[in-house]
Amino acid sequence: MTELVYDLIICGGRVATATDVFEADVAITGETIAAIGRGLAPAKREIDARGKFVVPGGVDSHCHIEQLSAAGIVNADTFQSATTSAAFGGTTTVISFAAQHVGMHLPQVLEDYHALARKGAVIDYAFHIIIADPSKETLTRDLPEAIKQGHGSIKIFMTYDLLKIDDEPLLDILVAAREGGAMLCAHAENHGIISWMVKRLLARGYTDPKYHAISHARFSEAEAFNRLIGMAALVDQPIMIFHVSTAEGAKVIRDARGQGLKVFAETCPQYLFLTADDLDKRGIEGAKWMCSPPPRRASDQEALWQALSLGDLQTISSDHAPYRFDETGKLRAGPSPTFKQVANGLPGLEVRLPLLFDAMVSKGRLGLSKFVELTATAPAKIYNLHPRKGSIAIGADADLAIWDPDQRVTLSDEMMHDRAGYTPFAGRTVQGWPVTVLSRGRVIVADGKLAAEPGSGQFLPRSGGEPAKPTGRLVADMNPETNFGARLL
Ligand code: DUC
Ligand code: ZN
Ligand code: ZN
Repeated sequence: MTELVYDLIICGGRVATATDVFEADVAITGETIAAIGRGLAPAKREIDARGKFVVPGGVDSHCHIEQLSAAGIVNADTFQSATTSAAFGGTTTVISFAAQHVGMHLPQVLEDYHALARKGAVIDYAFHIIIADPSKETLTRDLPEAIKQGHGSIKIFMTYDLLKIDDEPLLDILVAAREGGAMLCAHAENHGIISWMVKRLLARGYTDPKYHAISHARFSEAEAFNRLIGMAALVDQPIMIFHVSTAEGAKVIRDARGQGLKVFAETCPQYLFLTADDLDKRGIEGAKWMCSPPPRRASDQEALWQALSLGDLQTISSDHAPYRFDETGKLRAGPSPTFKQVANGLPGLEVRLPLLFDAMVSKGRLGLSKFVELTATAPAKIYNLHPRKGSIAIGADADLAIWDPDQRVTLSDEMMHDRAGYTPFAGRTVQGWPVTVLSRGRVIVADGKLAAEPGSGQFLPRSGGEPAKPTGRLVADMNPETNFGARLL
């Protein structure tokens, strides 16, 4: 009998899943995990992970890559640069966006984003479909077809002049999502409040970046969450509320989940580590910290950590949206734009996991298994990538990050691999670093170097779930067989 020889064994590390941390070897054959246990052998190659943690590669389920904004700016990254920076930060799967704008034909949009990713991605990827033009053709013909092709999630904006979806078409989109069995993700802020605030602030000469935070009045978030949750409950459709930033917003989600509604939610490092004060810099410098919703207060950070610990929020994504601090990006309207003229968004793919590892593992907030759950396992489950992605299990893709828990790194603009040219977290020292990263069994980052070809990342089709059966009730059906997202409840 011929002896089984693994392709690679990662030896002696502390393996972390969303539920356990234990010492084991992880053996890989081809692209997948073949065995987990002690004393595994033989293998063609070994990596010594003693003294290190072996964790699932991160799943970043909300990042904008090579995306055209409604204002006509393409963000600073290509798929190659964005996924390279993700890999250096320990992330091995991204879900970015195929963004329809008004008048765009959805199949063409998908083809275009597929072509960009196919050319450049160094890690695996999927797309959320942004619907900005919910025409009859889009909702009845193109969207159902796209969901069948594996795009099992849709995103809509409730604000932004050129993207926002009003309540009535939003109900149509919720129903289309339900019929296809897709998740509906939302940027939920009250457009009227923000727009009114912006006009009044500008009319009074308040133009600096810090007024961006003031214009997104806190209540605009909770109000939009409530409205969206009510509409989703009406048609019994699961939703994911993106980038929760306020204590009040987190409470709305908690209450909805307490009623059994199929509401999922994420937050991002910028809401856990930055505040509105970061925008308050001399001149236009604060534009580097401008995103929507804006960073809030220290008390909101605490409320978000609590919501994460209680399970009210299930994922932490980057919302990577890189714009350079020059005339191609943030300063496109000139060297002294008003806050309204500055592109919203921060780079964050690369630093998401190091910032969170430092806070959650090195500083002990919530711990290693919760880190794995929030950054890999839960997003993989919610977006139908599990069990292939997001966990360390036999048969799963060998997407792994080996973390040195002792390595201390001071983040700087120069060390980033994306093309934004800066990180809003520069100067912070984090403890814990992903020193070796594998994607489908290939070592793609080691010794500070990338070893993956552009285009080697693969598209991950995610079929829509079974269309939910009509319940005739407002409160969600909790049966995991018929409920796309309820498997996490
Ligand atoms: N806000 C968004 O809605 N999208 C990208 C980045 C941002 O700040
Ligand atoms: Zn958003
Ligand atoms: Zn976003």
